[in-house]
Amino acid sequence: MQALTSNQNVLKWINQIVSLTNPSEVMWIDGSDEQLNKLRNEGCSTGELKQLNKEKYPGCYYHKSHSNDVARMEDRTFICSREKENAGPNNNWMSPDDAYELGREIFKNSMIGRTMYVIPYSMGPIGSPFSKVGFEITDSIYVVLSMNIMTRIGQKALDVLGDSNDFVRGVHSKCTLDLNNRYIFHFPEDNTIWSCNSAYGGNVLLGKKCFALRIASYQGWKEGWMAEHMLILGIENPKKEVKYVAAAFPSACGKTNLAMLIPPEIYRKKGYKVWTVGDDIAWLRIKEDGTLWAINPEAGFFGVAPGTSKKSNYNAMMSTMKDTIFTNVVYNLDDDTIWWEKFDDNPPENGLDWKGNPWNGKKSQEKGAHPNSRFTAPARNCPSISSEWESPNGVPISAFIFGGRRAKTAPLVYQSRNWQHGVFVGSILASETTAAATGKVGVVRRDPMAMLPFCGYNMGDYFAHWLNMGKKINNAPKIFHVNWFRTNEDGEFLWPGFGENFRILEWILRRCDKEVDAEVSPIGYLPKVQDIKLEGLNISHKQLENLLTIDCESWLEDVAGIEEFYKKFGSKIPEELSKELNTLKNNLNNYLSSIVA
Ligand code: OXD
Ligand code: MN
Repeated sequence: MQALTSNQNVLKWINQIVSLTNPSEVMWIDGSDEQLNKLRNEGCSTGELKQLNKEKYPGCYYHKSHSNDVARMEDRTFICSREKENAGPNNNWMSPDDAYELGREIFKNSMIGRTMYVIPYSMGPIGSPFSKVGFEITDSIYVVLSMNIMTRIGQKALDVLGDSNDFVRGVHSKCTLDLNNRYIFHFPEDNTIWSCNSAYGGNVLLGKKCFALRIASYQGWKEGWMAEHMLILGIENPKKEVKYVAAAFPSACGKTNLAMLIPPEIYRKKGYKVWTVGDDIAWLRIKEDGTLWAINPEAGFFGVAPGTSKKSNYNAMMSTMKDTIFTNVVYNLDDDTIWWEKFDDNPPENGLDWKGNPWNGKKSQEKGAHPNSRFTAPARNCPSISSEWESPNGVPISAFIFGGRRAKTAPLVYQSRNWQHGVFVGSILASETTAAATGKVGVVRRDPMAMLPFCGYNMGDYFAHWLNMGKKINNAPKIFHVNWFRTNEDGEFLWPGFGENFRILEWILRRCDKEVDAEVSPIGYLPKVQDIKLEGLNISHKQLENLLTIDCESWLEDVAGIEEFYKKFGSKIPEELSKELNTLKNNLNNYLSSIVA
């Protein structure tokens, strides 16, 4: 097939990969419906895809990955910077020479008898000054169709690239799905990603975590911008003014739910609305006027299915009703639909589970969908999608919110004293494991800015980059921390979460607008109890007070954990953050002795 570009940088690189992998055919993906439909049909004819019920799920497909290939594999993910120190203790490292050599051995002839698809794509709206072009070479139709949902693919991406050499070179081959030879290599200094022996989205949709976070975070460090693991949402007030916030949460903290939140009825009646700009990644740049603006570089949602329901996240459910690919969920043989745990109270009796075995949801003790089963849905389907979500200028960010799952330590919400303290708050972000994830409950995992698995360089340098960015931003976003997951002595959640989290967003914006005062505490500013609106909610002021207390003993334990964590980064930890840690410790000790006195 004729190449779709005359860009010699692109053609030379593609020829090299063709010689290495030896496909029987090369197909350039132009992004046309005609071509994509052909691929959908071919995927169905080989069994790689199943078309779902055309009335109930128009344009939707079911896909199943191998049972040993159902999640991102952090131990198989490498940052291959020339210097080991530049990957940092936060990453696995392999030298570029070794990784290229190993990769070449694995890719050699891996596409014999297969078609190689060449997907040009743009992360970010076509032509936006924030956007960047990448290519993914792959031997998977599932990847082509998923990239079509998650990014902007085809001729339009080639048009904006022109003859430039500034593009990310991604190569993916399923190879034989050999677990022992599964690798996801990133070469930040070469703008290159190689992924082999996997077919699971998180490892093979190279635009997402690999490019938009790992490679882009490195690019942002070098070029003076930021790539963050953050949702972006807009909050509209009754005066129709919209303010935007960006928020980072480790996995299993309800990030997609927050991105698509529906405010409680009393707020809706007053005219408040929440608009979704993105659910996972933000690229942020400082504009000429010194303010920080963000785009969502993606075009779709790659969301965790189990737990998602019309009750827990109506907007996410609606996003999946057409043109969506479902992976590793339950297939309902009776009506060619899908199901997953907590979808509704009516599991299919005649289904196939995520491994493809017969499954009766009314009888089986086993879960039908894999806990990490996914929907890949176009963002344009989302009922709460913001009118600005594809704005080439992005949206201005008023606040950053960090959040973790903490049973005791973190209060419902607090505000950092300033940017430097806010960077510290992000750097100590942590979450406690849930039984579903590891079998062990309550183990604290530090996950600075929710970027630990996604920062493509040394996290000590990343913290320094955050501090530097703050110096360049006039009117920097205010930085907050939230915790929806505080529990009482019986382990019951104290805060209802979901849509009610809007009440906290409202306080955050009122703080940004300097409309309310706050209490000074050892960890930062806390809301005055009367400033969190409880109208229409069955929660007493006493309960809210409990949600806002600081348990100094557990905080001091946490400080010890933070010291350990910081030690891993040695002298790379910026002095400003070590100072903030000392201030925290002193504040807590002073507070404790003042209570005792
Ligand atoms: C994701 C993740 O899949 O953060 O978005 O793990
Ligand atoms: Mn994510």
